[in-house]
Amino acid sequence: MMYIMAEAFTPNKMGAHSKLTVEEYRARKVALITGVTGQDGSYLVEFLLEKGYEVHGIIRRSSSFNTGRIEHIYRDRHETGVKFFLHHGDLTDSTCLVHIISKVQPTELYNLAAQSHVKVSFDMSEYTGDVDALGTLRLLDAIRTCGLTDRVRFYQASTSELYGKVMETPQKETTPFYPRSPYGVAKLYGYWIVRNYRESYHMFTCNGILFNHESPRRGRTFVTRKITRAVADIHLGRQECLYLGNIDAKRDWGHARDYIQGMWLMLQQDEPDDFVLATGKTYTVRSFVEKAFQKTGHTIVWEGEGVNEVGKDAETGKVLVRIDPKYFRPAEVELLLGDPTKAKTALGWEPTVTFDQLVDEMVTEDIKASLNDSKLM
Ligand code: NDP
Ligand code: GDR
Repeated sequence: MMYIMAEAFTPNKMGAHSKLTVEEYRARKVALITGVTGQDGSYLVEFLLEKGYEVHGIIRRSSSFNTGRIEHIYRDRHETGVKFFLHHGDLTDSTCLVHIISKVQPTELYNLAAQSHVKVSFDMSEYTGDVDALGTLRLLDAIRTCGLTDRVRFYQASTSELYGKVMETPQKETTPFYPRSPYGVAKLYGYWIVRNYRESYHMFTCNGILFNHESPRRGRTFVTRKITRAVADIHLGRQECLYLGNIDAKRDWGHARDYIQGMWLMLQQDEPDDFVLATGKTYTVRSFVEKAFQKTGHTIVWEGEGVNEVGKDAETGKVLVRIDPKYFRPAEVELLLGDPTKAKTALGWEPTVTFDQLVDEMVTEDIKASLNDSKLM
């Protein structure tokens, strides 16, 4: 495990690029990413470096390693040709956000940082509001404080959780919002403050309303990765049974690698706008479980009802899945199904990874990870 040290603050370089025209400033291609250590952040760094950007990321101070997803990209800044830099910061701390933005002078800012777990948001509602709602405001105001409103393009990680209770399907940009969790409500503030700053200060700000997207780098407490890691561990004899909550919830699951391309495309348009990114297909958690176990040769049959329902191996009768009410949420989002037509038409964006391919890749990678007993993520 390598220890990654963030850049120390150097004297404030506010205005270092103030003599450049907007075109000259933007031609520099400098991206700043909050949430760089997360699933999406790690894919976005790879993508932007490939496109020739200088990339800066904000990481939180942590007593344990939180850089597992970006270690393979990071190089010591003393080496030649390094284009990826890290800065310590936090969305709850305006001062550091102003310092970092003034120092980096980004042309594009991707706000991916969040307390992103819906269930946890019920336990940490105030903190979730502070980071996900006010953190977005702090970033936008930091751009204004640095005098960069006409120079920085801003991407906001909005979410299908804004739709919450089903008002219309498939859900699109015009579907009314009805969030069902402190996370969803905090993100609703984020969504509207992004639009408000676009209208009030003519900032180039975009909301990507992204439906669930997964990958082998997904955090292990989200349901897809929890399932694929358990399937791998059960396959290798390291775990007996998988415990889940509401297995009848439906989600529109895509691959994170596809979705970060959509984020970038939003910031390359002539005008700022808001876009849904989704696959247009929905599956239950139950089907995800069945599909994942199939990959290791188990057919799941379901028996019983409610919290007593179990998923058994059809051949051996062994119980592989049980329900634990601990994982139910005080209010649930039952059905998400997105309509990505606007993104397809205006951005030329389309998802490329099918549900089957996604499950396949995640199970395959988790078998490898389980064999290595990787504790990185
Ligand atoms: P992750 O949970 O994997 O990553 C979240 C990132 O935010 C991590 O880098 C985390 O740092 C960082 N972070 C958390 N709190 C703070 C804070 N107070 N200050 C600074 N950084 C912080 O999320 P994803 O990559 O999956 O998602 C990216 C964004 O997209 C999030 O905003 C999420 O809400 C949103 N979203 C995600 C979807 C999905 O399906 N993945 C769908 C729609 C929206 P650390 O590593 O230290 O914890
Ligand atoms: P979600 O993702 O809440 O949609 O938010 P998650 O994977 O946590 O839950 C999806 C569905 O699965 C049900 N579920 C379980 N969920 C978890 N985490 N653990 C379980 O054991 C379990 N059992 C059943 C849930 O009730 C839910 O219905 C994700 C996050 O990435 C957000 O940040 C993002 O905004 C949305 O996707 C779009």
